[in-house]
Amino acid sequence: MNEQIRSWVDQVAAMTRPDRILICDGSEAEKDALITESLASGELIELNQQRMPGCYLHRSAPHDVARTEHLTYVCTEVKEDAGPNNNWMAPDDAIAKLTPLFTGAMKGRTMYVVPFLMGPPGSRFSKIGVEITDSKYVVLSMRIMTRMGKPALDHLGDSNDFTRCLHSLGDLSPDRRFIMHFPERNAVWSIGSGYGGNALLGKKCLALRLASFLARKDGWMAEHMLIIGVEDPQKRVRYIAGAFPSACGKTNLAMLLPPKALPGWKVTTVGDDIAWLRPGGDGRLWALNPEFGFFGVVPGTSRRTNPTAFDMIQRNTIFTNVALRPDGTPWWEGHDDPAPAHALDWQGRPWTPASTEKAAHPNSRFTALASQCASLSPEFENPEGVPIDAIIFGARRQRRIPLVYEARTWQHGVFLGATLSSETTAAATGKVGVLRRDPMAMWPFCGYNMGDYFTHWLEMGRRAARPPKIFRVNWFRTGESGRFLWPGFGDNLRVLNWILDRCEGRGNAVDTAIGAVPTIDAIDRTGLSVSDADMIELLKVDPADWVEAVATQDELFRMFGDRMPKALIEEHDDLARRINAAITPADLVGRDNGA
Ligand code: O2Y
Ligand code: MN
Repeated sequence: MNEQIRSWVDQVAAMTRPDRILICDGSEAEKDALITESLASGELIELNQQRMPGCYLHRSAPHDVARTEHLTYVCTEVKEDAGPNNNWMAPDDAIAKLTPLFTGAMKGRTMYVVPFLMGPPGSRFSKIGVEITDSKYVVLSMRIMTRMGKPALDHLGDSNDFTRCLHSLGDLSPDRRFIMHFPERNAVWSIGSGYGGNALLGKKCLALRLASFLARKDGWMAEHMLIIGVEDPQKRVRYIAGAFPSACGKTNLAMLLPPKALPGWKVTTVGDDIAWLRPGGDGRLWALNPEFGFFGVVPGTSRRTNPTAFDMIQRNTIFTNVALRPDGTPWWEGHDDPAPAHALDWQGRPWTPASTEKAAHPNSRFTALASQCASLSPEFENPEGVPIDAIIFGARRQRRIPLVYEARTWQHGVFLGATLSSETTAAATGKVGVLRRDPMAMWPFCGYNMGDYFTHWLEMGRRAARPPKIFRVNWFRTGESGRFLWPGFGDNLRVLNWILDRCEGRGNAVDTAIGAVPTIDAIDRTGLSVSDADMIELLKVDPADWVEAVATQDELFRMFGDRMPKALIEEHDDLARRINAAITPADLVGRDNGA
């Protein structure tokens, strides 16, 4: 055992006082023992093993069902380094606040020591973490989401270069819940939650918040992005990275099945949530997925919406907070099967279709190995990652934002990312359906001042001689009656194909105030019943409708004071000028410009 890990484990044990310490090796035998113990303690419920072998249900505490951003802190020595995008506490104050909560927290419990590797084994870009936790569910989930145990220890050798991730369930009370990040000390302390990103510390805490901080220092990028390969009928594969705010369909897009009307096309999955990008010697940006599994939203996942994910979760999957049918199989809203006459809801209470509450929690999740994903890219384990042709920024917007448009330059693309905003969903606590600014989909995950983060993005574009082209997409635009104008799902490939055409100097577009928008026939609609009128609506850029958007972008940028890069302020001013030039007085008569 690595001496540095051993001495840290001793320190933590002296504080948390567990009854037992288990150093996890990630083996099958260890997994089986943890499952047996979890079934006995009720932390897991066995699902129907004939129908769904290796599948289990976990019910989290009812008040512990989503990431809790108001309890998540970035603890830098200087407050401004965390920025207005993060809650901040001085590192020593945070340690002083959490030490009493961790003291004796593991009495009567086992302390698990979980070494894990983020990124492919043997990759010079991979990072090591060690999570100490008192939750068996966390260990079993980390075994799916990361390369856990031996590959991590082999990669680490006797080095001290690992992230110290300390986690305890505590008493699961939101009043004593904190997720504290210490970027300058390469550490995370999390207590009071056993749920997802609050507790599986390799994911949002290490691979995004701490990694983004490290990435700025070391000249790379840690982004909230999916990575896909798009293979054309000639078998040429090009790669797209896409940033979308939480629960905007990244997993579905990452596993896209092409429509029948586009024979010979194929999408392969490199990642569905996190991308680490670096400039390669060829001047391009190369991306890898540091994760080993998928922690996807369950409601809405079906053979119709995402057959690849649906098949993937029929075995060796941990379900969290879904409903349980009498035959021992899980069910959720949006499942292909109709609602069962009787079930237990996500809290284990009797449920019938007449119940007023949902059977599955809207943020219920599956945790499944990437290796079970039929569309997994053959490059998934490539230690160098894949070269990115295009970056897309997407969000959930019913109005104003066209189906797709292209940035004029890298700098303009950074502006498109910086001004991303989305209608909220259930992935984090808070109101659903309100418009929230989410630059680069990183607002909850950027581990430092976002003004500096924008500067870093601009710098990365300068460093890469052949940076990807940048696009904005919006599959969620609605018509007058609230009907989605674009079918979404597999047909999104049609939009991706226009994007890839544009990357090669093809694909028709018109220049508008906001960027280059496809001409009405530029996106292939073969076999698709989207009318010309809907297409016009989908691609419409209404300058009058953009006036207020431009004003609110200004509010966001002002938050960052002198940390805000001038280049993006210039982009903003340029947009304002272009919008004003495009507007006619008649456009503004009797308009409601609500955001
Ligand atoms: O991590 C959680 O607790 C739920 S939210 C989530 C889960 C998987 C991937 N992304 C997210 C997110 O909020 O972006
Ligand atoms: Mn995410």
